[in-house]
Amino acid sequence: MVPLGPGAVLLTARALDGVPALLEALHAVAEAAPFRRMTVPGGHTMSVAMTSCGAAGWITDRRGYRYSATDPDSGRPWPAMPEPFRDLARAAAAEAGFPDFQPDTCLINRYEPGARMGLHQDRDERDTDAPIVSVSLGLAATFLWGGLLRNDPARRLPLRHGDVVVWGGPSRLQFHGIAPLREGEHPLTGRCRYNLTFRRAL
Ligand code: MD3
Ligand code: FE
Repeated sequence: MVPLGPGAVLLTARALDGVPALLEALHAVAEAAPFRRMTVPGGHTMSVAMTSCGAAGWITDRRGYRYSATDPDSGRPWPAMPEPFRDLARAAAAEAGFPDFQPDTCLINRYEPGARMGLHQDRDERDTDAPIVSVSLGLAATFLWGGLLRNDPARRLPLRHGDVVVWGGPSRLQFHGIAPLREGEHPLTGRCRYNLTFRRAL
């Protein structure tokens, strides 16, 4: 357990034992709610492909960022949160000092080489007292971790297959992003990185 800063803890390789069940569940979610690259309000298409499971899913389109109870591509509710997802998120949060984490959504991000996520804050959730639990699978990425102001300098932190990070307390509202994914091939995920983020959004 590596403290990263106030409220933020890295659990190196914490998800490794559960990877087969996590990837099986991920693929089942993606079969019901396929990955898609969404449009941001400015009109650009994100390089990261996304889907969600749980009671709500994070979406963006020309009208803005928000949580939706239904998948806009199908009109159906998002797939239920798989048991192995929920169990890992709850256990990791508890280990990091958040014993009552009840995530109601998991956003699944898929990065292919070149995909990136610019510095942003996560503030679309109603409850910013709850932590966010993130799980990295497949190709490694460089996480960019800034401060509470957009122009604060960013630290660079590698996130590898199986790593879990719990972001609570003051770290919850810090700017963060992902540097462009390097080319590579992972034995379990191929040419991609997946990131699961568990949140209490509603
Ligand atoms: C720090 N995802 O989905 S995960 C996102 O790897 C997002 O896909 C990145 O940023 C990814 O919003 C980073 C690590 C992470 C997630 C949420 C955070 C770090 C965070 C929220 C607050 C502070
Ligand atoms: Fe984020």
